[in-house]
Order: sequence, then structure tokens, then C-alpha cells
Amino acid sequence: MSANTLTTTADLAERARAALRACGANGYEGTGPHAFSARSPITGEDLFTVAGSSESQVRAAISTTKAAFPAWRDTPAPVRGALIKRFGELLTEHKRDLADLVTIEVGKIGSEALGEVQEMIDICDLAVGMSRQLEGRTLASERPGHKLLETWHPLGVVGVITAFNFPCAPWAWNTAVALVCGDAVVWKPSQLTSLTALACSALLDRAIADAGAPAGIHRLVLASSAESAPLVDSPDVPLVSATGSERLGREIAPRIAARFGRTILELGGNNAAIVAPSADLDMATRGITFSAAGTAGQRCTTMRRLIVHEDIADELVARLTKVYTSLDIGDPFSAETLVGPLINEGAYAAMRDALERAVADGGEVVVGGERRLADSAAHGYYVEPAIVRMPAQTEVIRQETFAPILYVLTYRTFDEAIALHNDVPQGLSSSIFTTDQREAERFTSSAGSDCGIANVNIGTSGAEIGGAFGGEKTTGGGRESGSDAWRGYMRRATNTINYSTELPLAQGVNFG
Ligand code: UN1
Repeated sequence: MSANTLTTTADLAERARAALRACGANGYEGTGPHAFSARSPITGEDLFTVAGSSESQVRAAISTTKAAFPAWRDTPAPVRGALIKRFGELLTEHKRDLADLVTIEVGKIGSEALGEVQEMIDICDLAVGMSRQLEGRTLASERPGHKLLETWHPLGVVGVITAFNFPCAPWAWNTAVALVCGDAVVWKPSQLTSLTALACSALLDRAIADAGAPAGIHRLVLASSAESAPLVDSPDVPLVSATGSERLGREIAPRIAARFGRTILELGGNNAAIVAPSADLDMATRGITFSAAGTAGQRCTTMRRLIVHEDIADELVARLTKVYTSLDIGDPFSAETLVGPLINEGAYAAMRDALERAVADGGEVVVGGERRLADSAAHGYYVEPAIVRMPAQTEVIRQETFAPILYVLTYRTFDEAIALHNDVPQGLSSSIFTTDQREAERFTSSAGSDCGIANVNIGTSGAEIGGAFGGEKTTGGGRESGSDAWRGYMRRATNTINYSTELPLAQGVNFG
């Protein structure tokens, strides 16, 4: 199949049904007031109708998970880990089915779709290990014969809200860790990617049955944002972990804060690379191209800004332009394709609008920006990734446009580069290409990048699951995935234990 011959909508629907069947998902097609269309950005056409969830079904999911929680909380953590081990096996067995669904619903190319499923498998491995290592600390007590320690306990029901662009990995980062921590989970995915969610949820249900875990510890709700309100507002959901836009964060964070609930927020990114004069330009060109044009610019970690030393800017832009011109754009099921479609017309309109604003601000579109394949797919939005040279970091650059636009700015001094880098509202991912150790160290120091992720000589996207994932400022401050991010899914208790025969009070207080 060539990148220009698109898979037909009928084939996509058949392939989606087959993958769902293989994963054990049944009874998902339906009509009624909450039904909506599953769609593929490959043709931009509807596949079939999916029965959605109503607000009362969301409430029921919260009640079910709440009722299942005590038994799960009381299950030893390594036994909880056995469920995740089984889930990881099922994900491995169905890797291809799940990747097919990711390609059908998001338009990701094969290796990126498989990579997303691999992230799920990896987090399962990590979570199984974690299940034997959920640890607290003992601390020095000021009182003789006293022990001071910290213990960590499951929280309850965790609401997991995920975005279309990574339809399964962020759910798995949250869910594998939350389940090992003894929590129950209600998942609300983007309605744009409900099929991937149905398949993942069916596999988790099977793992739950195989492991003999309580059936109600996980529920999937395919509800609209409005119908999902109880997940945000219910005091029965002590933690909401949400991935999505800054707008989503602004909408839900104050509501959850108003009931003193907790959040883990992973919102927008406006990720940049600084390219220093000493950079290995071959490596930089490859790293930048994957981060900026890969996934059609639809990762929260996508590189959106390039801050290049003025002496090498022309050469780097020329190299990138050459690579950009040869990128295969088209059907993500084609083996040659590197850039699949945007998710929908709205994403294309946002890209056009951003390019127009950039040009109005004095920008020059060096390459890309045009629509492709409109003749083969009237409703599919394939675009050429764009590079735009800008005279200054204007307002349009300071906003996240979820499309493949790379804005190029130049700098003269390293201080200027860092200042430009940090002068945006978002703080997710960042990178520097340099072979100068002083610059690399400064970039990763407290006086360097202000982001949650700061890389050296690799791009901004494609993080491994072993590290904590998330960012600062309007990115929301949450951390998911590896390191000690598990602590966010548990509550901490401080215990003071007196094993002496006296009752000394702290701070030397005398009371009678
Ligand atoms: C996202 O786009 O929401 O670092 C997550 C990366 C991936 C995760 C992206 N591991 O690009």
C-alpha cells in the first residue's frame, strides 16, 4: 500500500471490530441518547456508533469502585502486583490489536502505535516491582523509647481522564500504579478514542478475573465531559488524574480544589530545544525532526520552539527543510509513512490560524503548512509539518497549537537563550543540543530549564516510563509514571509509637 492510497472506512471499521473482538470487548455498539460515532482520522469518516455512558452511569461506576475498594485495599500489595503482572501479559499478547486501534483512532504510524502499547507493558513491569517496594520511612524521634515513622495507605477511587493523542499509555501509567497502590479506578477517555479504551478495559477485566481480584476495581465510562461531572465533583473520588489541555485543567482544577480533592494534572506543553554552536547537527536534525514532526505534532511533548544560535541557524534550518521535504505523509498503515493525519478539522483550522498569525507577526514559513490528500479524503486532514522563522517570541508562539509547527528563534548569548526558553506559560519538556558540558550542566541546573523534563542531546518527546513524567507552570505540576510518582496515589500517615514506660511530651511540655 502506498502512503497515498488510503485504507477505506469500511476496512478500518472491520479492522477495528476484529481488534476489539480479539481483546474480548463486546456489546459496545449501540444507539440511544448517549451514543456517539467512533471515527478514524485516516478518512475522517464515521466507523460505527458506540453506546456512550450517561451521568447516572458515571455515578454508578463511582459507587461500584467505591464498594470494591475496601477488599482491594486489604489485599497485600504484592498480591495486587500479581494482577498487574497478568495484565502486562495480556497487553503483550494483544500488542498488535491495540496498536491497530491506536492507528485507526489517532492516526499514529505503526511503530509509534506499537511504542505506545509498549509504554503500557513497561509500566506494568515497573508497577509489579513497585508492589513489593511501597516503602515508608522511620525518622528519629526526640523522645526516648519512641519510634516515629511514615506509613502509606491506599486513597480510594481515582478518576483518570485521558486525551485523544495518547489514548492508552497515560491511562496505564495511572491505572497500573493506582491499582498496585490499592486504589480503584474510574476511567474517562476522550470520546475520540473510545475503541482503544474499550479494548484496554476488556483486557484489564480479564486480568482481574484471572487474578481473582474484586470485579469492581475498574470501570470505564464513555461519557461526554458534561456527563462526567460526578467524576470531578464527587467527594467519593479523592484523586483525579487528568491529561489534556490547559482549558480542561482550568475547568476542573478549581472544582476539585473546592471539595479539597487532589489532582495530578498533565496539561499543555510548549517544548523547546536550544541548539548551541557546538551541537552535533546531524544528531540535532534527527532529534528535532522526530520531536517536531513525529505524531503529526500531536504529543504534549512535541517540540514547538527551536532556539538556535545565530551562527548556525541558517545551516540548521536548511538541513531541517531538506528532511521535512522528504517526509512521507499519508496513511499511517503504510510502512513508509512517517506523518499521519491530524485528528480532525478543528486541529487543521487551529494550525492554519496559528500560521496566519505567525506570518502577521513577521514570521516566514520556510517549509510546509499545506494540506495533502484532500482529493482522496475530503474529511481527512493530512498536513505538511511546518517550520516558521520568527523575529521574536510573539503571542502565537507562547500558546500551544496542537499541530506540527516548529517556530525558529535565534539567540546570541546563552543567557538570552535560557530567558527565551523559559518565557512561556507552560513547563513540560525541554532539551539542549550541545557538546559544551558547561552549557549542558547549566541547562539542567536550577538556573536553566524550568520544565519538568530537561534533556541533553535528545529531543523533547519520547520519555521512558522509569522517570516521573509531568511539568511545571500551566502544565499543572503533576507527576505520573515512574520514580516515586506512586506516592501521589496514596495517603501518608505519620505514626509515633511509645514503647517506653514513660509518657514524655514533645517539645518538653509539662502537663500536670
Ligand atoms: C502525551 O503526549 O500526553 O514522552 C504523553 C512522550 C511519551 C508520552 C507523551 N512518552 O512523548
